Amino acid sequence: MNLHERRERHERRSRRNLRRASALGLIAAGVMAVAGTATAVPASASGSAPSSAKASTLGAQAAQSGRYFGAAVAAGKLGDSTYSTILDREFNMVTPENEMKWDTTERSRGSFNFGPADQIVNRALSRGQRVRGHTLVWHSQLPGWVSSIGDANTLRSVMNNHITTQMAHYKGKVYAWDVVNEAFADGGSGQHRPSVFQNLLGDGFIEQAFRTARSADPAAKLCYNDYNIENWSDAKTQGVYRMVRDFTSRGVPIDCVGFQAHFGTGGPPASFQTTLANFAALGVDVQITELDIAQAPTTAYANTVKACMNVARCAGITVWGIRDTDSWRAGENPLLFNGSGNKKPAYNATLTALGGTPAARATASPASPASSASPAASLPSSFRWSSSGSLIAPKSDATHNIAGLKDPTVVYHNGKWHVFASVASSSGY
Ligand code: 9MR
Repeated sequence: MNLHERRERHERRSRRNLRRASALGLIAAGVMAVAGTATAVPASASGSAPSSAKASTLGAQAAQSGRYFGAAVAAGKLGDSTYSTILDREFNMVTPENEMKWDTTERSRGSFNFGPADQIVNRALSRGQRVRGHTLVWHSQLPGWVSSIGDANTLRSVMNNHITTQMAHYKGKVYAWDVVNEAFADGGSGQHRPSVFQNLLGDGFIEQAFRTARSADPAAKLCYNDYNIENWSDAKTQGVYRMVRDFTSRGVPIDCVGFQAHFGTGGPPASFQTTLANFAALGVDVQITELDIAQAPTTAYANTVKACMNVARCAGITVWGIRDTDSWRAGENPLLFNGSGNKKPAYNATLTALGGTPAARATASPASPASSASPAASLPSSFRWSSSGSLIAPKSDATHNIAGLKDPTVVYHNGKWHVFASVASSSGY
């Protein structure tokens, strides 16, 4: 075998291993990622999975296009076997619904309680699910001792300490953090909302929070997360867009924007995909972070999922709860499973929009070779490229300042995942 053949074989194997590890959700945050890993997608199947094998669960199907499908999880429900069975079957990303909020993790100054969140995080990681951290700086679910702070210096040091301590505790375990949540005002101002952070620290509090977060865990993705920013022309959307554009242009660390997507029965606004694409064009990932839709209409769910599938940097979707009865909007039955844990029509619509096949059809026997067209005839005639976003990122240490990584090969050995790759620093390979 000559050098060229050996190299081709190595590259084929690398790609295969990467796809396999990503499909299993095994590339954890804190390991690493190559920016812009590209997947060929038939031009005719906009946003659909490159693999011909259709999966029958949300997480597995999302993984086929390099995305995740997650759910908000409550620690107190993990003992409910209907709940945990669905969680482990369908989802490969988990967001603690309330357990990482300030009023739980630092109820009194300097005294941290990570017990309830640890329960969710450790359980998820042991099952190969990843975790979104929600949330570090938010005006709501904020203990009184913080909101009653009266001077800027105290608040700055309290905020930085909260971010640093919480992120240090979960270092290497959290894929993405909602560093700042819901800082923009509703209505037509496009400005920040009043809060103790805004009032004492001014507009710069968000930048401060992101800079502190980057130092605390350089490998975690840092997101700004908000609701009612899905419609492109809304003043609130425009305000957040201006902030992200400003951050990326000045090098303020931000990696992603979370669109909560709490929708009414009509589902997403017509411009939702445009909004996702415009933010992504700034060089950040976009994520749907808290999806629920009043009455869960199938079309509304399908349209939401398609908007994400059609934007290469839409990294994944999280629904805000598992069964309707688990939802903060339980009266509106907005989720994918009913109170008994059965799949609703919106579930099938979601799976199909992800490129998958609902279970009943997935088990149908394949067409016999005699009755099907020749394989070549069913191949698409053109392809376009769709980037999954980062799968593996280099991790620098004291002696290696790594700028990039090439041809990663993922190997499981003795209970650990190992990544072999060529790495480059700014001076060369
Ligand atoms: O679902 C959460 C609910 O259990 C809490 O009581 C509520 C408290 O504010 O927060 C809910 O989650 C919110 C999320 O943290 C931020 N975006 C809006 C969500 C729904 O209110």
